[in-house]
Amino acid sequence: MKMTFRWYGENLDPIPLRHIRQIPDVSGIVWALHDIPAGECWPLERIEEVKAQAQKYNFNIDVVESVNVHEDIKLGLPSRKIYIENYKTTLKNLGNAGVKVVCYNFMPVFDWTRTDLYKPQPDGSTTLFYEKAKADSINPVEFLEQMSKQEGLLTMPGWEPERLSKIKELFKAYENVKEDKLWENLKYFLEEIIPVAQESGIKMAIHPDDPPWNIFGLPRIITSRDNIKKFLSLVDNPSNGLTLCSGSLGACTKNNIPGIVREFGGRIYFAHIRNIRCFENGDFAETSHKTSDGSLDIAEIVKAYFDVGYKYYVRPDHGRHIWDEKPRPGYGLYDRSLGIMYIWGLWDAFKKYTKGGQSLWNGIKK
Ligand SMILES: [Mn+2]
Repeated sequence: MKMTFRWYGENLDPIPLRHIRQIPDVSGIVWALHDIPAGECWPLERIEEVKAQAQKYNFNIDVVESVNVHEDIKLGLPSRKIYIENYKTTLKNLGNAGVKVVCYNFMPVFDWTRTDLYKPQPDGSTTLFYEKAKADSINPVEFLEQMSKQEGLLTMPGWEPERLSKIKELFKAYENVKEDKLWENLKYFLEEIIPVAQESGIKMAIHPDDPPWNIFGLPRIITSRDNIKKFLSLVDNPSNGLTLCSGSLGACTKNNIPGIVREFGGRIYFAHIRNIRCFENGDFAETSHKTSDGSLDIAEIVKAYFDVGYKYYVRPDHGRHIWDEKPRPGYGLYDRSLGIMYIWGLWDAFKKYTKGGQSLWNGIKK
């Protein structure tokens, strides 16, 4: 397992690389060129610039999150041809710079969605929160207006202003694109880009939909074990793989995350690990990584990665906002560092307590 840490870049992230360097055993940063709109090429010289910044602190740039997919590709419009060609050029450039894994998602219009970015918690921290009744009842345009008043939102990846300013037109366009059509458009995209990714030495790793259900009447398809299985068979090639995000899939309590890790371990190239507390009414709050703090058994999830001999990349997905830190929502230094230490602690314990292939691990009583 290779530990990484998401970093937004020199002028976008309040956390300097020299601080990330002090977190134990982090070998790479997870990065992107956030100022380049979806659909445009990433120039090699810009990629090399980030590489040089990272190398100064002895970090690799093996994982990119994300190369966003232009909406016309998801909609299957004729103009997708141009954007797919640009995507291929970006993959070739990334491959030339040594990038190994590219994370992306195929969620229509909205990226990850929460109704509150700073929900106060009983311990005095704040955290990302999803209130189902609110998300179900609000008009998406109104939702965006409310969210844009919350600091930092529109500069977050996936929420680019140029995409969101066209929201009404996009909703109209999606009237003809439901689940079946979205699957078709995803297959078309994969058939085009996977061979290029493979030639470039890159594993594509789709991120599950967050939350894993339809929002605002827009279809979402990377939501469950069965749909992941279907996804992998669309183009059955080792370069067509997964970012397994425990907190995204875990918001649907029917999803058995350790089971998914064990079943698809060989096609998981990037692991996002985080815990959430799910409430009976469908709300969820992001918690610390510790198993006892949330609804997901993070210890069992890490054990599943350990058992499948996971060799690829992992990162603590999000963190709470603690110790008065004012980070980008979900992306503080402190709580994500605690998450890393919890994951490493589990990993080292699994290593130590496996004798002759036999595990002495007995699980955690919740
Ligand atoms: Mn994630």
